[in-house]
Amino acid sequence: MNDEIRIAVLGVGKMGSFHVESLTRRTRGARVTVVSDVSDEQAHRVGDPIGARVVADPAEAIAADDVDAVVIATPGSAHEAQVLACLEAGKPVLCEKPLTTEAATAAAVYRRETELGRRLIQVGFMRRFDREYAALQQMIAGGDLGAPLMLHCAHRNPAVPEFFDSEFMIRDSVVHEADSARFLLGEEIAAVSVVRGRPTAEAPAGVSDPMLVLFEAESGALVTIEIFVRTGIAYEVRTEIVAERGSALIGLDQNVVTKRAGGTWGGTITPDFVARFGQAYDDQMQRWVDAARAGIASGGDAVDGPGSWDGYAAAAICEAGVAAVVKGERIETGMEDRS
Ligand code: ISE
Repeated sequence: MNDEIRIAVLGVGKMGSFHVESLTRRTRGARVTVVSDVSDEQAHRVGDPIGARVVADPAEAIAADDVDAVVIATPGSAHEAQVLACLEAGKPVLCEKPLTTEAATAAAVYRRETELGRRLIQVGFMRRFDREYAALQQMIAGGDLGAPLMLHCAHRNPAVPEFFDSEFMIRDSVVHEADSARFLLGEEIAAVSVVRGRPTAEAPAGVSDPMLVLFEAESGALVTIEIFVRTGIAYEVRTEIVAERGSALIGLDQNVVTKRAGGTWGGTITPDFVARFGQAYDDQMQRWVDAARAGIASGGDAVDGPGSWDGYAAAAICEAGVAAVVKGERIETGMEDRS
């Protein structure tokens, strides 16, 4: 192996090209050697300036001799086949969420990795690398606040494409709350309910935006989530824990508060998730690269962060969430036993 590990990035749209830039400019110990995208033009636009080869077929990119590890940022429907190909090739992979689009296929991926006896899959739940989330998780796990009773989450996007319907809001946006809730509470989610409220005038016909989602954790702790993806304002992600001996809040965006002549005060608002979670994405990448390098060198595990079980758990929660939206009922996640 060269000094730097050689990475293939599959899918170089918004997220994939951000990862290419992060790997090229801000990450030590890795180099992008191959890019792949359904659009040849986009692949060249991203790959040519950094001297990466463009390989149209993702399977060929995964198998290539000049690829040691893989970043997957293709649409979710392509993930299952690509992640399984990485496992069979014995190559570490950082896969953007979702791990796969159904709970059953995600469970099968987890089981295959377990059979192979080596953890190679990391799932891109980047919030775990955000300093505020990490600090909150440590505070809760440290026990000072006492037992967690409720988590209140607000997840607001300024705008989304037209195709973002109520079910997609669960799969693409609430999925982060599914992972964050498990990460912060340190337990699994047992059931999901969704209340569809009055939609904003910006929502297409039939789409419930915003919605209120309720997770019931195994301990009985509750998680409320306001999911609102067409606020027209800013990217806002806030989480408050309410515990037996106190509460704590993250995501206030209060970096710089300015006071101006004319009697007004204010600060900047975060326009999108790359701006809000830029530090988390970069730290996630550096820690994954370090873990992948170590795993390649030792032939052992190559993960430092959420893995295939976390990908499965999020898929099970989202599947229950989608059923809750469609049926208007409380749905149990019915998660498999981990062993
Ligand atoms: C997007 O895919 C993300 O991952 C963002 O974090 C989330 O806020 C957004 O709603 C999703 O569409």
